[in-house]
Amino acid sequence: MVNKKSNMYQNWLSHREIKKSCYKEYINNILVLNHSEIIDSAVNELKNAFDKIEDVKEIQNICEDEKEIIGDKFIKLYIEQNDKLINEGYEITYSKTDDKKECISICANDDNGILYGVFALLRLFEQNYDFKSKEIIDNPKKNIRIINHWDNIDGTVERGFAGSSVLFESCRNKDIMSEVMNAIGGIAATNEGLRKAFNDEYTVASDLERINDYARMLSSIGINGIIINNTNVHKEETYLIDDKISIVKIISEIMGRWGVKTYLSINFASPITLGDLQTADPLDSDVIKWWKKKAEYVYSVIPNLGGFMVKADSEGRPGPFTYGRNHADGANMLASAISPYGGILIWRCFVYNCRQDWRDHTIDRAKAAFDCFEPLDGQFLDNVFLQIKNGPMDFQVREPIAPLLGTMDKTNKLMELQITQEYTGQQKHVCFLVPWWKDILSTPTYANNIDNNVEQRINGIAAIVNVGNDENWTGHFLAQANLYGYGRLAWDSNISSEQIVAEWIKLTLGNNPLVMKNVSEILMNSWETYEKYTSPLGIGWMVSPGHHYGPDVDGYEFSPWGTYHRSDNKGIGIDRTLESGTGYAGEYNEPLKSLYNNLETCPDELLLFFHHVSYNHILKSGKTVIQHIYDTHFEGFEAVKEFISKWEELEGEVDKGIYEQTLERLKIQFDSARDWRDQINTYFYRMSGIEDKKGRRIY
Ligand code: GCW
Repeated sequence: MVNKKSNMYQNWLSHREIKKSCYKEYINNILVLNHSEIIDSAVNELKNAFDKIEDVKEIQNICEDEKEIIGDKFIKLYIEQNDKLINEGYEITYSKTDDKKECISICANDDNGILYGVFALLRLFEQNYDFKSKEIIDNPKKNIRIINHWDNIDGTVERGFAGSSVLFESCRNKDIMSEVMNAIGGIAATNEGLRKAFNDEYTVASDLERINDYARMLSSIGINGIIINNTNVHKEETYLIDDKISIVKIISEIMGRWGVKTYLSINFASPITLGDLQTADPLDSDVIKWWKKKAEYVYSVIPNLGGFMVKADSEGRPGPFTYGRNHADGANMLASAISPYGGILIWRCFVYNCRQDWRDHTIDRAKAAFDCFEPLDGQFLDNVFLQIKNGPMDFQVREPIAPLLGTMDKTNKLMELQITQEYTGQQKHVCFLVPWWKDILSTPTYANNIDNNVEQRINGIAAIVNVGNDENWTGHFLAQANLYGYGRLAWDSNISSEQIVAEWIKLTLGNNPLVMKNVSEILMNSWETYEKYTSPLGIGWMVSPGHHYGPDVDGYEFSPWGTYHRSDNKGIGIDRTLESGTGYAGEYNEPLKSLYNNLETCPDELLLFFHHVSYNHILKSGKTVIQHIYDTHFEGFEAVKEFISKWEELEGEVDKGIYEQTLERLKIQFDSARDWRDQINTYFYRMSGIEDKKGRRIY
C-alpha cells in the first residue's frame, strides 16, 4: 500500500496553497442548503482544505441556517434553477448580506454542479482570484467527459506506465504485480501467458481509500465518466457482467459519490464466452433476448451504470463481421438492450486490418475506419456514441485529424485521446500533450462547408488514462499535468496551455517563482521536443515493435500492421494522394482535401503522412527534408539537456523525493533521445548518402 502521507502521493488536490490564500477564513463557515451524497462529498472537500490551514485551530462550522454563521465570512452552497446554467455548470458570486457578512456562494442546477463549483472555488482560492470583480459562470462545453482504463482484472494495465491497476488486483500476486508492470511496462498486459501466471482470485484493489482519492482527482477536473476495464475484454473480464459484478459495484459506488458514472467494456461474444449460446449474431433472436436479460440483471445490481463500451472486429476482438452483419447492427442491438435504463453504448471505430501485406501499397490503414463507418451514418440509434481516435492511425506524436470527425452528421461522436504515453515516451520521457490536444480540437473540419472545428463536431470526449498504482499516480511525476490538463480541456477547450500549466504547478508544487518558471518551460516545450528527436514530419512509428518504446526505424516496416515509412535511397513518405497514392486525402472535406493532397500546400509537419518525397525536397521552412531530419534530431536532443539543467536548478526548491525521481527519469529520457537522434540520423544518412550541412557527427 502506498504511503498517503508522502509528498510523492501529492497532486493538484493537496490544497497546499490554501493556507496562504486571502480567502482562507471563508472556509471556516459553510452554509449548505441542499443535501445529497454528492453534495456531502463537496462539503468533505471543503473539510479537506480546512484541515490544511494549519494556523486555524477552530472547528469548521457547517450549518443549514444563515443565523448559525460564526464570524463574518462564509461559503454558501445551494441548488436553484438558474437560466444561465446548464447541467453540471455552476455560478460563483461574491455578495454582502444585510448584516454585512461577506459570502461567496456556489449555485448550480444539480449536485454535480455544486461539486465542480467547490473544486473550482478551492482552485481559485489557492490562486487568490479576485471574486469581487465579477461573478463566474462556468458551464461544461461537453456533457460526456470520460476516462478510459485499459486495466485488466488481474491488476495488469495494457499500455500502463505507472505500475499496476488502481482499480483491480489479483489476490495472490498483488505484491509483485507493480514491480513487474514497471519493469516490463504495459506490454505485460497484452501477453496472455504472463497474465495467466498472475491469475488467481480477482478482487477490487484493496486500497479503497486510494480509489476514493482517485475519484476526487477525476471529479476535481470535471470528469464525469470512467470506463473501468480494458477495451480488450478477455475471458476473465467477461465475467464482470456476470458473477464478478460485485467488483464493478464497489468501484461504481465510490465513483458515484464524486459524480463519476461507471461504464463497462464488454465482450461482443459474451453469450458464447459465458457458455449460454453458440452464436453472438446481433440479429439472432436468442442473442437479442440474451442481452436484454443481461442488461436487466446488470442494471438491477448497478442502477446508475453509465453504459457499455465495445471494441469489435479489431485486433482479434469478436464482432458483427463474423456473422456478415455491419457495425450498426452490432451497436444497435446492444444499445436497445440498455436504453430502458438510460444507458449509452460507446462503440469504438478503431477497426482496421492488422494482418495486411506490407508489399501491397494499395491497402491503407488510415482509410479503414472511414470506409467501415461513414456509409452507416444515420443508422445508429440515439444512445449509440461512436468513439473515434483523434487521428486515423494510432496516437502518434503527430497525425492529421481523423476524417470521420468531419462527417457522419447524423451520428453521435466522441473523440478519443491517449493520456497514457504509449507512443510519446511512456512516462519515462516528459511529454506534455495539452498543446497537441488543443491543436487537434481547434483543427477545422469544414463539415457542411462551414468553418467548424473538431471541438464543435463532437458530443463528448474520452481519453485513455495514465494512472496506476505508483505512489505518484502517473510514474513520471510531471505526467500528472497531462491528466489534469485533459480534464480541464474536456470541460473547456478554450483554456490555454499556459494557464493549465500554471495552475497545475501552483496547486501541485507550490507557488515558487523559480519552480513555476522552469517547470513551465520544460512542460511547454516537451511535446515539440519529443517530436523533434523521434519520427519526422508526420510519418509516425519507427518505434520498437510490441512495447513501442525507443527507436527501431524498420521495426514495423515489413510487418502486417499497416504502419510503414516506405523509405528507400531516393525518398521517404507514404503517398496518400488521390492521383498516385492510396486516395486517403480524398476523405477530407474541401479545402482540407486539396490542402493535404497538394504537395505545395501540405503543411510541413504532415508532409510525410501524405506524400512520398525525395530527401532533397524543399520544405516551406526552406530546408531540405534530410537537413530538417538532421537539424531537428540534434535540436531535440539538446533540448532534453536543457530540461535537465532547468530541473537541476530546482534542487532544494521542490520536495527531495520528487526532485530525485524526476531527475532520474530525465536522465533516462536523455539516453533514449540520444539513441533516437543517432539511429534516425544514421539511418537516413546511410539511406540517402547526403551529408549534414553542418558537418555534425553521424555514425
Ligand atoms: O494503440 C493500440 C494499442 C493497443 C490498444 C489499441 C486500442 C487496447 O497498442 O494496446 O488496445 O490501440 O486502442 O484498442
